[in-house]
Amino acid sequence: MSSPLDSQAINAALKGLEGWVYQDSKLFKDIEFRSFEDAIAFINQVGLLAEKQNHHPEIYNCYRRVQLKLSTHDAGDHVTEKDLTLARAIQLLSL
Ligand code: H2B
Repeated sequence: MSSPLDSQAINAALKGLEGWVYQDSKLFKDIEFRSFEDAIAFINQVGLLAEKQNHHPEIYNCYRRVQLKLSTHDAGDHVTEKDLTLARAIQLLSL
């Protein structure tokens, strides 16, 4: 069971995570790729990371756009260290 982080801790952590924002109790990132193919390749890489961490983002795709939302279900759908860990791993993917 993970504990929800407060908004101060989340916003401090987000300083090291480019493009991620704290919105509606979740971590959110909106990315526009050069092509649909790049967007799908990114989604596939995120999927592999998510499986490794047993922590899965909400993923929305429309053509070249991908939006990710991260929260932890057993923490009442709030943000925990698990979400920050996955966001940091996603950040390290070559985009
Ligand atoms: N993904 C996310 N984003 N949050 C969770 O709390 C979560 C998950 N929990 N993936 C995992 C799977 C849980 O449902 C399983 C049973 O470990």
